[in-house]
Amino acid sequence: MDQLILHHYDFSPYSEAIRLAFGLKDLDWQSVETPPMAPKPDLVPLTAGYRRAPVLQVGADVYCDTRLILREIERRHPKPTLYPWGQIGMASAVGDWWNRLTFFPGAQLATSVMGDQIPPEFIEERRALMGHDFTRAASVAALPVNRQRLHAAIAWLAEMLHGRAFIFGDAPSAADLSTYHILWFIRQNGGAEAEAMLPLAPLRDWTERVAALGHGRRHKMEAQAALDIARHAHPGPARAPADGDPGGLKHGQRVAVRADDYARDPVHGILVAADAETVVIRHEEARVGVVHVHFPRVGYDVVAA
Ligand SMILES: N[C@@H](CCC(=O)N[C@@H](CS)C(=O)NCC(=O)O)C(=O)O
Repeated sequence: MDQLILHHYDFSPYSEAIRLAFGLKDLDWQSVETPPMAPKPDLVPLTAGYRRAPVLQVGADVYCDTRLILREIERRHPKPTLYPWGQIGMASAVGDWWNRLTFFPGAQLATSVMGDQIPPEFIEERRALMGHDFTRAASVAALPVNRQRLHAAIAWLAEMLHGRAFIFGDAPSAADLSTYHILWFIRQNGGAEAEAMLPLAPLRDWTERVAALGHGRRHKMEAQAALDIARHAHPGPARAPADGDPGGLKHGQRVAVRADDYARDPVHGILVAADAETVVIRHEEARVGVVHVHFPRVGYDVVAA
């Protein structure tokens, strides 16, 4: 019941950060492949409607967003740590800074090379979901600005790494995984042509060190098996206080949770626990029974529904 089940798809960069966390900790994990676009009929029953990748499931507890998933993996498997020298806040902040700045520029840099190979229905879905146009033509047109943004972010990352093996020193951390994954995506999809547009030389050795962490031991699991595990499990005890919401929301209240950036359809549930770092909602559905769905506070707004 304590097995780590990752709902993800292979080309998802955020999922790559989590796969590397499993590698860093040398963990066994179950891999459930989700479709990269809606409908996601075997994911949304678990998540109350949250559709982004990745999602971590442990029994009847469901963790959304890499900001929270990394911390939850650390809590359950503390060694070796994802947060050397106690740098949990700093690692989270570095990841958030990087992802907000580089996700769309990085994706469009890749699609400026291979956008013509993407099915039109995927382009349309992402346009509606993310407000970005990943056709090759639009991506090429956006290159000057995207290159400016990526060069600026990479310059700061190179300064962080100057003279060090990893961002915080000799040991890898969540900050390394949460920055590396966008560069991984660019390389996987845009290849040498996309990489040539970026000042990556100072990052080369670091990139190889992070890639060498690997993915731990991945075991394939069918989606239905994961849903069955949720249905036969009970959510674990909430660690956040019942009435700890900084905005005054109360335990038992119906709430809507919404990402503050993209894929902003609200997710509804009953508030179970909340504090400054997480919010937990109760969700019930025939295929999964009662599950608790956990979100980080950074990146999500929660309101009474
Ligand atoms: N802030 C989220 C972002 C996740 C995200 O944007 N994931 C992308 C794939 S890497 C996604 O879900 N795209 C839409 C989809 O897969 O339906 C996190 O850190 O997990």
